[in-house]
Amino acid sequence: MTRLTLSEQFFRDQALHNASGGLSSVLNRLSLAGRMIASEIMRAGFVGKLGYTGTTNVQNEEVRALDVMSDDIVRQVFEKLPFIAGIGSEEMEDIHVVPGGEQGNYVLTVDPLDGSGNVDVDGQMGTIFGIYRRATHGPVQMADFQQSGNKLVAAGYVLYGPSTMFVYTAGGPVSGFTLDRSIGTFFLTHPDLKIPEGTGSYSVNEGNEAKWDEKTKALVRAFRTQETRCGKRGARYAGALVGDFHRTLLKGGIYMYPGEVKKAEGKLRLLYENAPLAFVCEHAGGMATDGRQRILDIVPGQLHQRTPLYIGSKGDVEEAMERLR
Ligand code: FBP
Repeated sequence: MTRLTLSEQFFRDQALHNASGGLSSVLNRLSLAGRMIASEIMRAGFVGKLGYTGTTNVQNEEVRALDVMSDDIVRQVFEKLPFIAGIGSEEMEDIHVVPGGEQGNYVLTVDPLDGSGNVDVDGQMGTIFGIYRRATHGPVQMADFQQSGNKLVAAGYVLYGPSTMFVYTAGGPVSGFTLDRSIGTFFLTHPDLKIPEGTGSYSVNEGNEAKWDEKTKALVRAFRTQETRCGKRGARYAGALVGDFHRTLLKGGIYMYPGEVKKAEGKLRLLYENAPLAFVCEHAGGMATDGRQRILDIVPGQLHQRTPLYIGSKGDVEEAMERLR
């Protein structure tokens, strides 16, 4: 029997949401963007696209050729289509008003290429996305993006690894689809994903320890020395949020990007990294906080607002919050 395809699942989501506004079309376009980005990543080594552009983005981070290419692809797949009115992207300082999207019912938040530091070492990378219904009428504006993650209609990610996966939820179960590259189609391989409890690894960049406050140091030490309630723990860190989260989703455990003494907000961005993954994590039975409150309760003020992130198995994230109090 042929496995369910991504497009067929999207059609079911459309019915789930009674979304006449083209939700399945938006999700199909994101699937197309993911397939195009996967193809560019595989070719980058041959066409000299593994390096930097020599510019920095609004985050003051060095921009790689594949960052720009991925952002261009996401914009291109929505142009001239009446679905997405605006895009908030890591790679663009301001909201991108989509040509032809004036009547669109949705806005998109996206990290076009998360983990791009892994580009030249053939490591995991990903595209993270969130879809909101517009909160205003007329020209798209910041208020359309100043919605908590609780308002997400759908969110997920494309994982570029040994295989390419599309993992998302539209408010129902979390589903994982794997790309059959020979026919360019995603097929259901991981139905109704639920994050395990009491197992898995802890995932944090311990090279940042000197920047943390004492409670954060003590928390990570507790995981490292197996003093947490769950005890046995391995350490895993892929250096790409999407890869680290995907492993945590499938095997359990916790991913942490703490705030720092001199940078309390940490590194990861709320709108297009933390909130979409928190939406997926909670729909898989997990938990995601900034160390104090649910990520999904936070109403963004700015497009590129950062928050600390503690995401994974509910028991681990709850223990992390207790130890940070
Ligand atoms: P971008 O690559 O999209 O900027 O995302 C930030 C990120 O690369 C995450 O994917 C990753 O988890 C984190 O930074 C790694 O940061 P660090 O090198 O400080 O551990």
